[in-house]
Amino acid sequence: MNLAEVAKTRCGKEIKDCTNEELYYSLLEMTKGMAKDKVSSEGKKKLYYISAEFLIGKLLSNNLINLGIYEDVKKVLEENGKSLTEIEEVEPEPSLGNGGLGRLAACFLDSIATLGLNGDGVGLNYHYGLFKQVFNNNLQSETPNPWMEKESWLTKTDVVYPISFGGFNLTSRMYDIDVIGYDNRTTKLHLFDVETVDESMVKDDNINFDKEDIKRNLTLFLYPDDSDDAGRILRVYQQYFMVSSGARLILDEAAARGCNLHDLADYATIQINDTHPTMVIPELIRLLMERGIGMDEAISIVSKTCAYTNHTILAEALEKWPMHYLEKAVPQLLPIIYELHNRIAAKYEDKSVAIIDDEKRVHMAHIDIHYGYSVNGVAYLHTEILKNSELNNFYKLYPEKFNNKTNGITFRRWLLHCNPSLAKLIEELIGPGFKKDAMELEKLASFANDEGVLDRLLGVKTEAKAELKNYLKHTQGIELNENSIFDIQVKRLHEYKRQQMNALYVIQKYFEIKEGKKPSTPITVLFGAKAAPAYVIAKDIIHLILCLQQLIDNDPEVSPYLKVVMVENYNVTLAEKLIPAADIHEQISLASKEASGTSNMKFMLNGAVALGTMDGANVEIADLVGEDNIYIFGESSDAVIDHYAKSDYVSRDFYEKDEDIKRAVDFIVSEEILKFGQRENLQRLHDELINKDWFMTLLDLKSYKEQKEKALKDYEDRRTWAKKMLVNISKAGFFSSDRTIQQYNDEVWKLK
Ligand code: 26Q
Repeated sequence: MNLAEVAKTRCGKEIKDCTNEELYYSLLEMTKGMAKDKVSSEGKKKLYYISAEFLIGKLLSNNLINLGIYEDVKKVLEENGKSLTEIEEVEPEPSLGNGGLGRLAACFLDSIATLGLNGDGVGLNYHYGLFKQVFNNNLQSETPNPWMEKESWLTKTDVVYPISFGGFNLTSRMYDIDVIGYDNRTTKLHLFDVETVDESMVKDDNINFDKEDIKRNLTLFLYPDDSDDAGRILRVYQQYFMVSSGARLILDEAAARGCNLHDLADYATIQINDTHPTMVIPELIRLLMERGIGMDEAISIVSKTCAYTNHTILAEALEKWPMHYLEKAVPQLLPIIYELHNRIAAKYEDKSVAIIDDEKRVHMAHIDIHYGYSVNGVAYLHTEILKNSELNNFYKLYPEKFNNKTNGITFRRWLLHCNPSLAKLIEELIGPGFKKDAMELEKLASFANDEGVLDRLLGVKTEAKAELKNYLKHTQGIELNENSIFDIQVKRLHEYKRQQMNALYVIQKYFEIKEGKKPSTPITVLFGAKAAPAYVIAKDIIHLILCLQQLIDNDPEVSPYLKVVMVENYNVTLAEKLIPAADIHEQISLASKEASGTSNMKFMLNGAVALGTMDGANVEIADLVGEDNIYIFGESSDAVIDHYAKSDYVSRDFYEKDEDIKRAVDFIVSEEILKFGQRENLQRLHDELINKDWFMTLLDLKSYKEQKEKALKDYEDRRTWAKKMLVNISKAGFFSSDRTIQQYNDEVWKLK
């Protein structure tokens, strides 16, 4: 059925008489119907990408693009006086992830479908996605973020499984979302849920609720990446519910394809997305044993089936579950985990590779490495650091297991959908081939000195900036100057990502302007970031940025030249508006700390130039574009690792010895700022920077400022800048998630 027919049947109206809401639901129904008719790939072996997060974002436009009907639908709507952009706004965003790891999983599903691989996603059907961020009095607060409506992309299935926990049982049910590949096939995202979940537990726009009542709250919320103890044990229940349901599905599907369980590894491969799904290893072993396979063989089968991706080297982010949590939540796994531990302890004296440590905590990553067949990092530098320092003791045991898979992004969402004007210009210049083969973007290089093309590229950027201006005005009441330089940093708020360094730069710029040194082109520094609700210093950094925003807005001497904006509730939808509009993007993590980063790839593809450290995938970007087309600063990862080893970084020395640094840091607790903020928060941040500064902000501040000034100066020569934009776009092909997925398949999964 076409849109007019669906609208007629559903609403009894012509398109022109429907509301945007009615049209959205008509399009949803139509698209779901079309997805059902597409074929899924088949084959003997199947991939299960299992992840606690799939940050899929809104699906309507993307699905229309991938079905190849976006332009037709848009035209029909326009002919009837309707706007697809306005209809898109009706769709709630499913924010089923925290950040990079969750968004990566969503990009991967798009590529798995597009490449026609036999693989599905497995996760949880959270009723509330990542909290909604609200600013009051320049402070972040959190409210619940529902996304499921009576009608949504979910389809209820008949697949149900019994799941046992210590002391009670639950029934899991599978819901599916069709993931439509570009011009090709579909795969499925299987999200498990429990029918006893009670949304009435969420009251008064508050994200706090009774965390003990597991039956009623199991899939209620996605957990933010930092939480209190009550939340942590609930996470164990969530994880086990996900992996037990997933493992049963895997075994059932394999059996249906003729697998006799002894040869499971020929029928299934499981990619474990960070340690959140690690319990799938003991659970699969347990289920195989229940079905009559001996322990030795069960362990050997599972070890040939599971592969693990590591996404972080921050020690505090590596999951270690206290044994008593597991005893309470999943007692049936304990005998298996002890056995897995004992086998390692008998073989290796080295306690650093043990599964259970002396404090009776289970190191989830260690289970993955010992009992999986592949261990990968997510960027070249990250994998090198895993091999040579962080996981060196494991690398010495199993060098053959370690491999790198540099992350990627789907160009369907991050170019075709979010920046249609740029996609159109590219197509006019090099033809449509880049949509299927991202490496064809290299052909753009031949236009590097074509002034006509460079000017058009600048025109596309100006257009995107004007669109962002309109969007932020209409959604958040923010006024932007589209003729200013847009310098953007969007990512979760974390000290290692160093939004505080960007804020200190803003303070220094503020001083300069006050002293009469005005920038030739005004600068707009945009931030978007959520802080985990329990992460105190991260929230203080948001407070500082919001206070700076207000201070500058209220200062007529400064505001014509400098503007700071922290957008509220940064999410995938906002990213799609912000990224096309960026001139400069900030990738300023302390070297060695950002495993890869993926916004760096999205910005590059959209013609922004990076200001960054040699960290994560920035290293590979720098390698590809060359030093004229990126602004690199700061100490190297080797130097940083050395500082940690020697404990020789003393932030107070930088504060005391450098007058400019001292002045900027002290401004955080100045009377000017305190007019807009809370002393407690600002004082805490000030003290943290001087006394601790674990992520070495002050170490790199000077070289950061130098490189940023260079970028701002270079921006003035518009054509030379446009050439940098063009080179960035032309080299972005490597970062297509199609390439990443192809490599996973060639080197790890080996699906036909
Ligand atoms: C852990 C315990 C309790 C509750 C939550 C968590 C938790 C949840 C999410 C821990 C970590 C995450 C997410 C991590 C993440 O997004 N990592 C990022 O992964 C990207 C994709 O590989 C990389 O590009 C980023 O560099 C990395 O930071």
